[in-house]
Formats: sequence, structure tokens, C-alpha cells
Amino acid sequence: MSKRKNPCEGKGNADFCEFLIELAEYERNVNRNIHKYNAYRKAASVLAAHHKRIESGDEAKKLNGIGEKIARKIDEYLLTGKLKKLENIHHDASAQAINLLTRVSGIGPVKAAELYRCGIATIEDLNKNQDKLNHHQLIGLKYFEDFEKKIPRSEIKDIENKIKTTAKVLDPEYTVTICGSYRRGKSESGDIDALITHPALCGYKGNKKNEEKLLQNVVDALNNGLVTEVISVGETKFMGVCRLLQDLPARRLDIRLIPTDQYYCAMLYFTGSDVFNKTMRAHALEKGFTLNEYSLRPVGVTGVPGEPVPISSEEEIFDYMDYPYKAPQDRNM
Ligand code: 8DG
Ligand code: CA
Ligand code: CA
Repeated sequence: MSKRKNPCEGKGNADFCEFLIELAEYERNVNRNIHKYNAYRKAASVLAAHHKRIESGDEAKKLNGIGEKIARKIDEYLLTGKLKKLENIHHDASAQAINLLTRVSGIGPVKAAELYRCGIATIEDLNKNQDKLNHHQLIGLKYFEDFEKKIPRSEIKDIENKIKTTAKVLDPEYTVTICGSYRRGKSESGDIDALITHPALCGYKGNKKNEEKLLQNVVDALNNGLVTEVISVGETKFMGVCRLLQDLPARRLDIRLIPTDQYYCAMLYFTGSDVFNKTMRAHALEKGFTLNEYSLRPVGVTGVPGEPVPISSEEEIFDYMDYPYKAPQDRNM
């Protein structure tokens, strides 16, 4: 996972979005309150999508996902141009340190707090305490500056072509899709989220012997040029680092091997955005389905999910749920 980014650049309510996203990050990284994190992100995304400039907390409160507390923050911001809560966070050394440490790939909020308790507050401190880091975190530290850089769309396009060509040379039956913000049409992305599938791999009738090597073979082939470091690799998920050309930054690359019968649910999930996914899941529940990265299943009156519905396109998932189809570029919420 790349650290989640601001979904609301350049819109009429961008300043509200920015402080809400900052509060969200604080809740996740420092307080480890995922509930508040989600609430702030949802509010930011609702404001980002709103067609006109919000002029009061009460006006904001009419929007779905904005409650009393956030409305009062909007009032405070409109009145004073700042937020006391954020000012305090900015002056809180531990909050600042923990926020910084979580920007290192592989360091989550719990590890960041643990490191801070050991007196580690800066990247320099991390460099002096590498014995406290695991393999993923060491790679995150080594490429800290590179991983902070956004990846231009054109570079991902080239990486996409390289992965597709490499897979097809191994076996023309591979299918490769780059998901994440790239598939949503963003001009730059934080990392690269690749999905691959192969007809030999189906959730129901998978040939175990075959599937063990389906991902490994692709990764091995990419090791001659594109992939430069392996963070971890299992039967279904590769996490690593790639570099398209010597003078370009190193990039985070994840590749997931998905059974064919789960491919479209996975594609939908890994295309995101995460806020869009939450909306979609909530809508599925209203329509009597449960949706996740693997499948769409009807929920019976007893509340027990049934067998997965067969799916052969993303559109079908929307159809089943009676939800108007949204193209990937319209899922940037
Ligand atoms: P970015 O990398 O350009 O910052 O944006 P992104 O591509 O939208 O974010 P991502 O963190 O790489 O996640 C890719 C998609 O995976 C995301 O758009 C939706 C889905 N997803 C969630 N929740 C989570 C999660 O907690 N972790 C990960 N890895 N993916 C998630 O909906
Ligand atoms: Ca990712
Ligand atoms: Ca991504």
C-alpha cells in the first residue's frame, strides 16, 4: 500500500480538504483511530466532489458524511483561517515524528510509536538504528526519497508495457492490468499496483502445481532489468522495487496473482479509490450483496453469504447491484 494521498487538489473546497486529510492522517498514524480516519477522509472526498464553494459549517452539514464536529471545524477555519487542533499537532514533537516515520514504506503507526519511544524521531535516527528495522523497512529507508516522489503516468505506461511483454513472452495466456490511481487516469501515482491472472488459475479448479510458479516466473523474468529489489514474494503476492531506467527514481511495485474467477472483483477493488470502494460496498449491502476483493455474494435472510456470483466484467458487478456503471476515471472520490 502506498500511503493514502489527498484526493482533492485544485477544487473549490481544496483548503477544507487539505486540513481534513491532515487530520485523517493524524488520527490514523498517531492516534490509531481508523474510525476517525475514515470519517475525515469521507468528509474530504464529499467536499472535493461538491460543485460549489462551501460558505459555512451549516451548509457543509447538509452533505452526506459531514457531521456536527466537522461542521464546527469548517466554521473555525472560515472565521480564523486556521484550526487550533492542527496548530497543536504541528507543535507536538511526538506527533510530528510519528507522522514522519510512517512515511517510510513498511513502517506503520504501531512500529512508528515503538521507534519513537526508543528516541528515534528522524530519518537520520533511523539510519543509525537500522538493527531495529525489518527487510521491508530497510528498503523503505534506503529509498525514502525516491518513494516520496510521484510517478508520472508516462513512466507507468512504459512499466506496464514491460510487464505485459515479459509475461506474454513467458505465456501468451497471461493477462496484466495496472490498477490503482493509474487506472483511474491520474497524471501521477504513488506506486504501481499490478494484477495478473492466467486461465490455469481458477479459485474452484486451480491446478496447485501450476499456480505455484505463475507469479514467481513473471517476477524472475522481470528481475532481468525492471525489478531491482524484492521486499517479499509468496504464491499470490509480490512486493518490491523497480526502476525503469538508471537515472530515474526507484519505484514501489506490487504484483498480485488473481484466480480468473476473482479477477474483476480484484480489479474493481485495487482500482479504488478506497473511499469509492467503501461507497460501493455499502451500496452492495443495501442491495443484499456482500462485495470484497474476491467476490460478490448474495446475503440471504439469515445474513449468511451465499455462493459467489459468476462475474465476467467489471460492468456486471455494477449491474448486479443496480448501480450505474462508473468508468475508472470517475472513481476518484
Ligand atoms: P496512489 O498509489 O497514487 O497514492 O493511490 P492509489 O493507487 O489509489 O492507492 P493505493 O494505496 O496504491 O491502493 C490501491 C487501491 O487499493 C486503492 O485505490 C483501493 C484499494 N485499497 C483500499 N483499501 C486499501 C488498503 O488499505 N490497502 C491497500 N493496499 N489498498 C487498498 O480500498
Ligand atoms: Ca499500492
Ligand atoms: Ca497505487
